[in-house]
Formats: sequence, C-alpha cells, structure tokens
Amino acid sequence: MATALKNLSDYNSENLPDISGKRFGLVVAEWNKAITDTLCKGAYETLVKHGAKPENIHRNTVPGSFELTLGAQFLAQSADIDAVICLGVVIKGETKHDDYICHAVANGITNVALKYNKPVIFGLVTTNDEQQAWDRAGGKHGNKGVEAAAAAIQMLGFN
Ligand code: DLZ
Repeated sequence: MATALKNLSDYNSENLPDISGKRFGLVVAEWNKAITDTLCKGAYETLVKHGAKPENIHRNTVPGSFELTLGAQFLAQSADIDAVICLGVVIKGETKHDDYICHAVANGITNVALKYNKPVIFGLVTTNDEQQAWDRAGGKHGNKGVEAAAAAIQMLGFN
C-alpha cells in the first residue's frame, strides 16, 4: 500500500514559486468535522509557511464531501482565487455510498480544474475506518491537508 511507505506530509520544498500574492480557496466538508478541521489546519499552516498571506486564504465549508465540487466551482470561477484546495473525509460504511461520493468528487473537481484552468486539489481522505482517517490527519501518515497545500503551491509554479 502506498501510504504504508509514505508520510503524506513529505514533499519537495525546493524551487517552490513565490506565493506571497496568490489567493487560495479552501473548501472543507463538515462531515467528520473534527478530522477535516485538522486537514484544514495543516493546509493553512503550509500555505502560510511558504509565504501566503493569511488574508489571502479563504475558508468555505460545505455540508459533505459530495458538495466539494460545487464549492470548488464557486471559488474557481472567481478571478480573485488562484488555487482551490478541497478537503474531506469519506469513511467506508455498510453500503457503497463511499464509492459514489469519491468518484463523483474525483471527476467533479478534475472537471472544475480543466474548465477554469486553475489548480483544484483533491484533498479527500478515503478510508475504511475513522482511525485510518486520523492516521492521515496529523497521525502516523502525516496530514493530507499539508500534502494538498503543497500540491497547490507546486501547481502554481507549473511552467
Ligand atoms: C451521506 C454521507 C455519508 C453516508 N458519508 C459521508 C462521509 O463519509 N463523508 C462525507 O464527507 N460525506 C458523507 N455523506 C454526505 C454527502 O457527502 C453529502 O453531503 C450528502 O449526500 C448530501 O448531498
């Protein structure tokens, strides 16, 4: 398994672009809120650590991960936002709801990124249980919010 070997918070911090003037939109799902808040904290701190101004980081919440796509679109369509980071936690249940949500979000935010030509980052933690989610939100596998913010920064430096 990939994450058994990888701390999600590890990223190459060399040659990152100057993001001091960039504006970020965080879209955070409220399902599993304690965990998504931790992802959001990781993303926020990573952006600030690399030079983003706190006043240029806008946090918006959506009810659940399924709504991340539309939340991302609302932000991406604004000329005031340079990159969008979607954060959610989908935990497997007795039914296939998790499959439907995860596929919809993956396809949805890909489409938003392509439509608006902006980084729209997939910061969705998809796990079998809550412990695995915590392991990826400040636990033994790092914090996927950090990884998502690093991906946004790297994409802003794409050339
Ligand atoms: C309905 C639902 C379920 C069962 N599980 C999750 C979950 O694990 N994580 C999550 O972010 N959202 C979940 N939701 C809510 C859906 O994402 C969505 O908000 C509702 O279906 C309303 O469209």
